[in-house]
Amino acid sequence: MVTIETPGKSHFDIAKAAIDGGASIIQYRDKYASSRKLFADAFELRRLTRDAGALLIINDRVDIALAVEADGVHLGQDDLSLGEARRIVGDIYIIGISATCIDEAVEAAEQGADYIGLGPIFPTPSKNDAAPPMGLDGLVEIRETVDVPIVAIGGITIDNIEEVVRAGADGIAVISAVASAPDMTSAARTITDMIQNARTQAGAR
Ligand code: TZP
Ligand code: MG
Repeated sequence: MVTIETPGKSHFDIAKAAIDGGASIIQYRDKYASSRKLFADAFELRRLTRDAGALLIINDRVDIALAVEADGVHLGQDDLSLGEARRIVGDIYIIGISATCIDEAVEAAEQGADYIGLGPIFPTPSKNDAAPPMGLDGLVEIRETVDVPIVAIGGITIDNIEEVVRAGADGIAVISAVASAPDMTSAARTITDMIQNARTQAGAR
């Protein structure tokens, strides 16, 4: 969640609204904050998610994930490798890996990622250095190739969410669809309800 693009909304406000709207996992992501700010935000989010029974995943930073006793860490292709991170955090932590294409997804699966953050599926306003969107075709191809849970990300909104679930995503991650909504809780509720309905229609995976 990138508060720099959502002025006036703190990470805590966005996460609270997302949880109140049914989100079960919060990823804390801030590409600009100092280590001290990252820790302070993550510490607050740890209390919020623990009280709500939601999972907390920290983006990029294994040290912050450990420091706040998060549930997991999310790593991109330029972050610590999965093997190094696993050695540091141990077996219980969830480790998610970003993949932008089939080769990265296969490698993450082979190395034992707990889930793959796959995207961008569609064009996104929220990541400056995003890879080209893979579209639903890319998602379908990767779904057919790897068995690891796939969390689809990038340009996902209420207008395309059902297709994304039908294409095989196990989970959906959004920034702007919640953080930029005038009523964030209601946006999150709509999204979580749509995911649930689409899953029911597609048959439980
Ligand atoms: N990784 C791939 S796309 C993306 C990230 C962090 C941004 C997703 O943001 P939005 O606003 O849901 O498209
Ligand atoms: Mg990263």
